[in-house]
Amino acid sequence: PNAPIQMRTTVLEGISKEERASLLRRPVLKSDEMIEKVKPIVSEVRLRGDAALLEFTAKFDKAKLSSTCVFPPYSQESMKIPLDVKEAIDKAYLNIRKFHAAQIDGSTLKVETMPGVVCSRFARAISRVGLYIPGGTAILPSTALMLGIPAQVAGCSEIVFATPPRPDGSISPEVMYVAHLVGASAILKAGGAQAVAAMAYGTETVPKVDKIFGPGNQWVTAAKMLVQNDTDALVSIDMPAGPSEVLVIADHTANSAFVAADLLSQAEHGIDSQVVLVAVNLTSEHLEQIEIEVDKQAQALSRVDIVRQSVAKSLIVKATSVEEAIEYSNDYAPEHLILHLENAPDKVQFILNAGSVFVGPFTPESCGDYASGTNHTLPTNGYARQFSGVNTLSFQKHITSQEITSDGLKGLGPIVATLADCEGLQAHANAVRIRLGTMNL
Ligand code: HSO
Ligand code: ZN
Repeated sequence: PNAPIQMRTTVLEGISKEERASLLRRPVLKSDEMIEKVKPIVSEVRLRGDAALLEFTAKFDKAKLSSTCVFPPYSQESMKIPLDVKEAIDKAYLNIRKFHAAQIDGSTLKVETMPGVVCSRFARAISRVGLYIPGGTAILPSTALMLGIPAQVAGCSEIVFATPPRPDGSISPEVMYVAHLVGASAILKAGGAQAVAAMAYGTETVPKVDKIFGPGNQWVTAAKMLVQNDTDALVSIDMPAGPSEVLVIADHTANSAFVAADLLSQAEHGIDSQVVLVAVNLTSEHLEQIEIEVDKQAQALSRVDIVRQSVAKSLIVKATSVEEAIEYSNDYAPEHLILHLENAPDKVQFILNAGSVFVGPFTPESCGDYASGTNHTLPTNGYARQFSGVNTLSFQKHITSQEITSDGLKGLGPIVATLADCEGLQAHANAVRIRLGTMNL
């Protein structure tokens, strides 16, 4: 049990294309297989509603419930938490709200593209949202904050929380308190694929939602992917979520204990968590110090057994310049990127792909996980190439509109008629010509 907790080390310089590609790869996610496994669960809930939901909750969460949801007002008893935790949640809430309220798109974009042709764009909240709060090996009230606050500031009219109940049927009081703060309109006491299905299709008691958010295990992710492809469900999802990741770029200025602590803070999430250290010209003594710190700090953690497994799959990559390190990071597209570098703020401009960046020695990732203001629901698995993390705009959609005057149509109409003719769509052309025909041209 006290075997050393060690990362593998490789050198970037001179590496072959294939080796580099294999370093960038995450542990395989068998999404097709998982989707097949969740299909029966999803269809049971869809067909039999609450009855199926309650059966799955009894089976998977060992909780025998008489009802699926709790609705407000939530009892004081259900939200009883220690004062220090309440105060910490309240402070985190304010920071996260401040940052997410500033992101609201409340203005109307208006552009006159041609004389008399005005195009606009404005945002509206997505009405009904479902927020999945994982249970499992750790309860995550912070995820309730990260999903609930942008939903609240965007003005979503229905905010449904879903979270697996404890065997006694209750929900953690911290999550209940956050539900109260963000104005959740229902709390579904269910987890896994069954919770996703219930929110996607609705049941007798569970409200149907328009978009489902939140991290979860493979079952949750597969169910989200499945329901978003079902046009009957008419539901979208935030992003395909995978195991947590952090990539730390460290140079000669790096504090070994800080670097080790940051790596371990992600490694403790789960056995599939990916932690990568890109070491820029570190002396062998410096690197050894970091490795000693990783082992020493890891051995003292309560989740040492999880950390042992995730660290074993993780990697130290040696780079010979900051440019080379950043290029590697851009290719990897990490969920979290920590710049533990000299003049770290100057390097941010070179970051092309990352979920969230942590700049300088006093910016641990934990701060973004809980309370600084940024969101912790971020793209993993390399999806930072094309996805943003959850933000206020994730809870809004944009509507465009246009208004054309008769003079505007005199200018624009002939262009449209020509293009419609070219596509052989006569009715389209007619809609313009019938109007132009009433005008003195
Ligand atoms: N680091 C996680 C979020 C989290 N951390 C929740 C602690 N609680 C996302 O990758
Ligand atoms: Zn975390």
